[in-house]
Amino acid sequence: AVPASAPAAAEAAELVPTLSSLEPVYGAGAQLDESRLRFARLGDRFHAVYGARPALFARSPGRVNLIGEHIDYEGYSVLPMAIRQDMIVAIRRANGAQEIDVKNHKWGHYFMCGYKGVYEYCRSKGIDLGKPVALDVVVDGTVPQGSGLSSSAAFVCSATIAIMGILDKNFPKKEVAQFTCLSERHIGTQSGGMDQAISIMAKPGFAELIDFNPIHATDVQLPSGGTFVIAHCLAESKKAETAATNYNNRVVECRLAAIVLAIKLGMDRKKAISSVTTLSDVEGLCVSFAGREGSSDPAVAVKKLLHEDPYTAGEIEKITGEGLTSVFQGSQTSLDVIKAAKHYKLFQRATHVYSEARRVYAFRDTVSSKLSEEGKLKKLGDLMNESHYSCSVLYECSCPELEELVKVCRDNGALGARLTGAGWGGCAVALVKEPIVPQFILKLKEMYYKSRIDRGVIKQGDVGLYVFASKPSGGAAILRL
Ligand code: NG1
Ligand code: MG
Repeated sequence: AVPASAPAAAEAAELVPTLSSLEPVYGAGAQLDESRLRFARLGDRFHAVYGARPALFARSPGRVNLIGEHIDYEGYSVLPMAIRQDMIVAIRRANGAQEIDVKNHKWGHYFMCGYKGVYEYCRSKGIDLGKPVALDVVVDGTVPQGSGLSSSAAFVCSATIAIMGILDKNFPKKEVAQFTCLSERHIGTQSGGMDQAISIMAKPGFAELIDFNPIHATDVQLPSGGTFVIAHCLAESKKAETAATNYNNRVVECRLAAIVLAIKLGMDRKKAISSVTTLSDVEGLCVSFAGREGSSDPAVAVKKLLHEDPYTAGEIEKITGEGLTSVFQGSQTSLDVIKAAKHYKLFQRATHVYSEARRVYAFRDTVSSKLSEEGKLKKLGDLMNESHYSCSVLYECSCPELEELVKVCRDNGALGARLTGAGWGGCAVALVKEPIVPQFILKLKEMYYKSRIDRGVIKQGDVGLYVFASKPSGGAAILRL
């Protein structure tokens, strides 16, 4: 065996940083002053509520996914970057042993996810944390909710590292990225690990190519001369509430597509049901099939072996020889999907996943190619447009507002624009040439937001919260200020 090189070993062991100043997180300049003020206010608020200072703060950012949508849970790499907007948590051990009361605070459940996750992780490692401790907590967040910018992961991750800080435990970032993904699933969505991975592992100035199984982040230096502008369509994506028909439905459809493909490619039915969970599990089989057709594209197998008409449960059961409720037994969230589903669009979902997975690598390869900066930006924009089309038409995770917003972006000079995050509302991301960014944002305000301000959907003064340019920010940190 080849011994792991020293830098690789060091990287694998890299812990969540504990910092004594905000500068490494926010950089110098006006943003730093603003952030200092925010932390000071949060500390004051904590003092007003609990009569003492917090023991520490924790910070974890939201993210924008540049490309690779709805494929992380299928085992494929994605390419997000962390944004400046984040969740900050002020925390100390409380006296006594009161229970955390989340009855009236639904989003407080995300904090509970983090809390539960730390205990579960430590239990799995044989680390005894004793009885859960009571905590005093105040949080402040700037990631818009339901926006596809992962306010949820920012919350789960900041809660997690705050609790780790209080318990005086630290773990390698990769481990934290892995277990916070499991933690967040307690909320009821069968999410992949993109959001937690980027929130924990981001480096300032870089987007990251995130691979799964095992989690690994590779820095991606975006071409200078281009800026990503994020714009909220103002339809909120209520992912937890609509999981059975939207997010979890797609996870189930992908699983069924993978099982059906495996069987059509000759795998024993029982084995397919017990061993195939994602489309990446059967990519090898698909590619060798496609190879016989003179191609290396798994989408060729999909095209030949699946039909475009939606599948009924009955038809799938005939192929697999097993009832769907038995295939998904043990997963209540999947059983909820089956109850709500009329049919299953296996062809469309599989085609999206396999083509999107390839676009992620094409994006990365473009960034490091010999093309001119201009040429790179154009190609990246094209890939973003193709991704949006696939999300919209094949994966059906867009909505009328996002369609309108993406069009406005393209009409006003974006090289490419696409929905980002889970979709069904939330944000679009547009690639824009640096010099036209201010003018581009003005145009969006005029053509998308003005009528919505007039109708009272948002306040004039808040529009900057919904449309902004973003540079890649750094990841999670514990702050002992
Ligand atoms: P959003 O809705 O942007 O937080 C969700 C999933 C991701 C990924 C994207 C779609 C969670 C926590 N996150 O992100 O894992 O699957 O959708 O690419 O559910
Ligand atoms: Mg989320």
